Amino acid sequence: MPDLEAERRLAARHALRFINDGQVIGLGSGRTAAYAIRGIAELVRGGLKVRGIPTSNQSRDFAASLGIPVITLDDCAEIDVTIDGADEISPDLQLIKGGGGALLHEKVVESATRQLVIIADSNKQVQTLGKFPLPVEVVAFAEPVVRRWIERLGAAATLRQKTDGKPFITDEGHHILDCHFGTIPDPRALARQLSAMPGVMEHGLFIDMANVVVVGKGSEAIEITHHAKQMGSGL
Ligand code: A5P
Repeated sequence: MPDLEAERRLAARHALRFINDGQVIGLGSGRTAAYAIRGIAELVRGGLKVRGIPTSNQSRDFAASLGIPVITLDDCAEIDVTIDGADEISPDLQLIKGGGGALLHEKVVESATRQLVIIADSNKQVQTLGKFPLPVEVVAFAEPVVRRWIERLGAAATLRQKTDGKPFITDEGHHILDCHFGTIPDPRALARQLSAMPGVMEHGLFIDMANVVVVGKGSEAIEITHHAKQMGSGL
């Protein structure tokens, strides 16, 4: 059994090489991204001048507590590099994200990012996306309708709940349906179908967005590059 925590740390540390002085950095969300934020904070303490745009309130608070200058999209709507985690990564670098519930802000920040660097432990690499339940962020009002549409696409959709049984609420005040597809043979087509549903704010399929994936594997960090992807063509 690989030491996943060590692999996450390794991937995050490796990804710091993509950051340069003076840049605006997108700060990801989740456990692996938190290692990157710690690493960026160390560099800032060493004199690196960067500004961070967080992808969640949690990452904003964490980054600010470590002394990273935090700004918003109002201050700068173009991001040089974003470092973020993922829940599943296919061989052609398509992603499922949103396990932590930050998918909407992540997708907005990453669609405005020139270079998206995804960091992950080796368990996140899959042959076909879909084993991890696909998070779909919905307006609460629309949830019963969206749920029926998603079920017609072949997935059981469960409302994400907190430990107290109340619905999980995203940073923008929406609900999340975790959609159990099992396998997603055509992520691009599914992404289009989900985006077309009124009431869906965002879904966790990140298609053609990652430029580089860094996977921690044992004691190595393996870099995989998406040659075909145009910088900033996330939309
Ligand atoms: C947050 O909403 C997600 O997109 C995370 O990036 C993803 O869930 C990976 O998180 P971990 O690094 O904690 O596995």
